[in-house]
Amino acid sequence: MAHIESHNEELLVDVIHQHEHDDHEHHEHHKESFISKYIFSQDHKMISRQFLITGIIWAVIGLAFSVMFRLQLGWPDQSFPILETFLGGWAKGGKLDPEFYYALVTMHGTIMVFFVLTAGLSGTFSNLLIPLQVGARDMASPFLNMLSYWFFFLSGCVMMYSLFLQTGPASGGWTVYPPLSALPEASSGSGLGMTLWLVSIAMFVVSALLGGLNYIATVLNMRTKGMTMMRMPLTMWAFFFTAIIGVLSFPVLLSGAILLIFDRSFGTTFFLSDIYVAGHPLLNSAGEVVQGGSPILFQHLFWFLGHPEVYIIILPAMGMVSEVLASNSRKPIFGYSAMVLSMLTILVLSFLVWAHHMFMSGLNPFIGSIFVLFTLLIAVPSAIKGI
Ligand SMILES: [Cu+2]
Repeated sequence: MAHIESHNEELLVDVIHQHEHDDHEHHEHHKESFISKYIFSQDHKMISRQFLITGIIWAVIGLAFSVMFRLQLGWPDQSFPILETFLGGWAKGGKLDPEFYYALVTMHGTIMVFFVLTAGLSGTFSNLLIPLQVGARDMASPFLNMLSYWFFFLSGCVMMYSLFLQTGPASGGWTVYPPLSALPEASSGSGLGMTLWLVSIAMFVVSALLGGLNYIATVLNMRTKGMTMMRMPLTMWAFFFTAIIGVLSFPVLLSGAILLIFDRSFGTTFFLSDIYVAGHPLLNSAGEVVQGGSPILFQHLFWFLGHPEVYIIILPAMGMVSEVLASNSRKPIFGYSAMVLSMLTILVLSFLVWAHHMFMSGLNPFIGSIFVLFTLLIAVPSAIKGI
């Protein structure tokens, strides 16, 4: 054990030296302009700060929304003039309009899950720590890394714009289930606000994929001399697995979002069959009963991302906690390979539990029981990580 530890220390010293060397070289050779240094930066540390600052801004907005709708929820009969100050026509007389209540809940969920917990946390920590901890000069592709931030930024701009629409932003919940999201006339938040939500999330997925591919390539190819995979800090394993989960699950959400855009704007019916409005089957513009596809299909596509998303959020935190605890108590990591193995198990199982979000959708009870089994099983590696 002593041998391994001393070797790791040498490794760390090497890594630090290499970085000092890089920084030194950097200053000597070229001076960067303000724009290339702070705005369109390709430096992983600066991009990490960009993700952090943008994430914090979104966190404040998401928090403000939750305060607003919880005020109304907590004291339903009271009126809050401050709500009218901020929201104008959406809270006449200081009481939230029911439609806008849903819109606030939807935006709160969307912002927190995607912009804060995914981009804000993973974007910030992966960008900052991956090159530092594997001893690489920067990411495998600093350019794609920059693009990843700017796609995130653009997706935020589109979502922000939807907040200022007269009909309000999307209001179908952060899961945007059809038919509420597929029929533009269903409610005011199903109109342009919903279209912008889908466009924004499509761009967000592009950002997540560019980032994730880059993290995977960096961990696999850019480790410093002597750092085998099994010598990597646990945080690196956590970020590596998180990136793999993201790259495998986000495209499925993208396909769901694009099919939904088709349903809304181009007359397709991927998610619109079997829908009855006030007892009558839904008709298309030609007056025929809408057939083909199923609203449940969207739930499958959504939760195939939605559940692994839980692990995209928790795995990096678990990796960092392991390491922070170990280094601050001056002890080597307890059960390193068990930790890596349980993270790998979580990765695999996280793709086999999505239907536990859909038990009330008329799912076949036998299929349901299989998802119950996998959901119980994933508690085992999660518990190992917890210990
Ligand atoms: Cu789940």
